[in-house]
Amino acid sequence: MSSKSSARGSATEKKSAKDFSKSPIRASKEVLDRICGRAHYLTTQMIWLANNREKDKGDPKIGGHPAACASSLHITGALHLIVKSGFDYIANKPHAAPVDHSYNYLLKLMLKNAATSGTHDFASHGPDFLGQDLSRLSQDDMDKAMEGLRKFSKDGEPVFQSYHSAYDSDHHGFLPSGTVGIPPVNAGYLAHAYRFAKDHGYDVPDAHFWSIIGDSEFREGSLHEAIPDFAERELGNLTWIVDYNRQSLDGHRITNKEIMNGTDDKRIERTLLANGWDVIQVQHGHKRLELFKRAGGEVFKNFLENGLQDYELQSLLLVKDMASLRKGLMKSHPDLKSFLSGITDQELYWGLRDLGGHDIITMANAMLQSKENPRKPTMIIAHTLKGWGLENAAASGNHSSLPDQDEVDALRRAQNLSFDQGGKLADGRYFEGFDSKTEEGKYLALRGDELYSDIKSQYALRDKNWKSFQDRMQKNGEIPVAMGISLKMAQYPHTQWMLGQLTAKLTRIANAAPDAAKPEELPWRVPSELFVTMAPDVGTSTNLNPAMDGKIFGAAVTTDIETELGVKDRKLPDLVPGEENSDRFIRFEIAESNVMSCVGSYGKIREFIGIPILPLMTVYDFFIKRAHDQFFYNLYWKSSFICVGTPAGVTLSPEGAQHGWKSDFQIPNQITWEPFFCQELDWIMSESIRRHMTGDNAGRTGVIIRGVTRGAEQKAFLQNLKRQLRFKSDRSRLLHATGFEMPGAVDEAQVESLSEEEMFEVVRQDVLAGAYYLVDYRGYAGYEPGDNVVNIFALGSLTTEALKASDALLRRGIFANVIVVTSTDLLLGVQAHENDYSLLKERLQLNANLHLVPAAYTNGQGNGHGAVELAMVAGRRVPCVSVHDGEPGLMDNIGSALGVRQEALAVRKHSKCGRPNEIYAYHHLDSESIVEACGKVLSETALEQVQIAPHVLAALQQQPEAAQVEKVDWRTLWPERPSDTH
Ligand SMILES: Cc1ncc(C[n+]2csc(CCOP(=O)(O)OP(=O)(O)O)c2C)c(N)n1
Repeated sequence: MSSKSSARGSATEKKSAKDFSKSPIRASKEVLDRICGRAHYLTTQMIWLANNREKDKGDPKIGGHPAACASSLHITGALHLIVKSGFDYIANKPHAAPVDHSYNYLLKLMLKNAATSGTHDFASHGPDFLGQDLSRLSQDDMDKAMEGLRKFSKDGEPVFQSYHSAYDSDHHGFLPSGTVGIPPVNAGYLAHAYRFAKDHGYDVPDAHFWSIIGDSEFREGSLHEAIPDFAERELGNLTWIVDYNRQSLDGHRITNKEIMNGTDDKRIERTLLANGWDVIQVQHGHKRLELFKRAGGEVFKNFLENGLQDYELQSLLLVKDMASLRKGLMKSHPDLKSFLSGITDQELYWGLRDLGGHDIITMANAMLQSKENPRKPTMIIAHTLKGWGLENAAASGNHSSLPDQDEVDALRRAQNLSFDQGGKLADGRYFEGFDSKTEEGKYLALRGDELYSDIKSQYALRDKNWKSFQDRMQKNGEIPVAMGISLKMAQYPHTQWMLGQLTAKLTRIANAAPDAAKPEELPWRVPSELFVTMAPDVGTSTNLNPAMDGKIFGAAVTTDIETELGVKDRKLPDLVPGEENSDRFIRFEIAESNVMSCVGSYGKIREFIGIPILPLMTVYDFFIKRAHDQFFYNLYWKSSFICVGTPAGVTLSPEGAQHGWKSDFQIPNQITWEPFFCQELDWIMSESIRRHMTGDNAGRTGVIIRGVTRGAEQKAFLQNLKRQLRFKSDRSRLLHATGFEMPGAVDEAQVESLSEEEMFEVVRQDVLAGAYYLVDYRGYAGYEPGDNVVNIFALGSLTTEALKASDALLRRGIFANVIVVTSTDLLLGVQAHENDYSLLKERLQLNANLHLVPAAYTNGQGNGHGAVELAMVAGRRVPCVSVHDGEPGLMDNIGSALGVRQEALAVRKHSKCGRPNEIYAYHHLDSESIVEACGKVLSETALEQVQIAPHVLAALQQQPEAAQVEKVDWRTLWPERPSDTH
């Protein structure tokens, strides 16, 4: 029963001191330091410029973080100048973005990146991430970008966002940043996704994944949630680096050394070691190492490593007068006397300041060492100085402090730039790299070209992979509109059950022998092979068993001991992990944030290396909000993924009353779905898969699907569609509902309807457009908009209540149409706003027309006497009621989008246990509440009165009868200003 050994070798493989004779360190420390010095100036200058730009009174501050940039100057330098390849990815702390830009400026790695007409023949049908222009920016444009930090790009000129962003011309190989604590986790799951893709035989470049993390950032829980996970998954291709400068935004970090058994770097070290990581401390630079060799040097070393509190070191760094520093130290630490007597003031100065994180060679060696063990991630603790090289070095509160012009000028003069002769700037220039003839220039050109060549290779590989998957899919036939799950035998199935059916089918197709595949299943072959599922310990309870059973992808750490002992329960999924090709389920502990980051990172593989892996996570909907920040990040990053929140809302009341508040978000690039019938889910999933696989999902790559565990009578779908006039073969007849005879009308049941296939094809398109009529009384005798018509919008499970309410209202002579909303985003969200609510207004043909009926005449004083001056009519629009299991804001703007009276029934209080019918009543979402709300809006709209002056009436009477009001675009009444056109 020994553990299986991994393909990646032994976990205990030592990161031994390496022979660096073939080291990638190909420039001297002096040359590298001079390059770092230039990057330091460029960084500080660009932040200064950003803050000294024209602005309006009252504008918010611009800011920037020169001190935090300086602190990571040599860490990032080691990556850019020595260690990283152009295939690697880096998640750097957000506020250090200007340093990355500065190195990329020196390496000339700013690329156009704009989507162009395409350098390949499939761009016209491909996704928006293909066809980038990879040519390098001109020197002029690079200078503009450097001058444009935090500036709005008016005419498309290159600028830089405040933090790493896909809008930057040097974004290749960088994860976007802004929220601390999230990108390093994405870097880890990206490392895992590459591992997965490689293990499944896809063409993936060798890449390493790096993160630079602030020491205060390292208290973020999101990081600690991921730490054990990354170790257990054996991510030898991941290195995290803590920029340990002992300061945060507010000032010096004051930790509890006594209780925590040492300074915070020791706690970090112990935490990571306890969680299976390798740890490398980079505490001292070369100068310190030399000092340690002097008499008493060991005592000094011990003092630095164990004697000092972090806060004490920070305070000592602020003492400028070396004589008093020496005196004070001798007094407080008498054991240092002999060492201190043997060193100069200058040596004392450096003795405190020569921190390892600013020694580019030491840093590079640590990074190279971190790549050695293929089975363990590594944490490097890089000791640094916040504000290195700046006057505000180590000063508490230096996080946002900005150097003044004199300081920046001094930094520039120290660089001897060609345009800065005699302290005067020529041609308004601020930036310059190294002359190509200098050692620095030559090295930067060599290194920049190498990285550029890697970047181009990666894009070429991406395009090649993408094309080969598209070709394979085309050969197998177009992805069908449905997976064709039979519902005939299922008793009251629910959408969560349906999810299980769909994922089980994909799993079966993915793993069937190629020759055993049924021809109609062939188009699903590629998507199913690329379909990866994952869940935070709710895989079985969200019906993913077949996708899990014997298919857990993970380090092969154990044999199947239950089987060996003969105690395996075959009814439960086999959870022993492995790295077989059929292993495609990523199992997690209860760690929603990890899974959300993982689904986001897997969802980027399509864009990074052209392999359209489609990740799907399930999660109890309530807990999506625990990973809200990660979810937002995925959407900002334009990751392409599916997140199924199931079960959702107060509908899960008997099981989880405390989990009843659904996670309703409206974020750009998100599309939410909430199917009611199982068939809808099949269409939605099939469509989402097709869009992802073919890259046809720009602006909606983050898919959220809500499922429930409340069963529904599936027959009701067709039964209700059949009653609609639009689905009758003879549409010239006036209909009445069975049991509601009307003169001149025929019982709808007597008029034949179209075939199931024909009806479903129309409704499928409606479902995918975001809403459809389930009950539609248009074409029924007595249907009088403005008198007896109301529209009920129902989302998900509450459709049952809407149907009951509609029946009850019909008995009272009210025609209540039931419109089932499948996607609130398409009906009312960002996507709907983009097309001016065309789903509501055009597809569903809803409007705010005022239907007039005569009312009492009055003389204008309201007493009914005297000369008749005004005509009174009652004006009525068709009002609506919405009902959904979620926050009111999700659907309460239908009325304002349409211009009609609306009553929104939604969840407005914390929930309780109970059966759905009790709970719906408790929240006023039940059928009776819907009837009541319909009554309210119908009555209120009936009270609307319109006063028409008799001369207007007379004028109206003279209008030709056929005159119709043309549909007018609002722009004709409110013409565009010239500036709006930009
Ligand atoms: C989640 C989140 N909270 C707060 C911030 C604002 N913020 C940016 S940097 C920073 C302090 C960072 O300190 P540290 O991690 O020690 O890095 P340093 O700047 O000292 O290198 C804070 C609070 C943020 N960007 N993200």
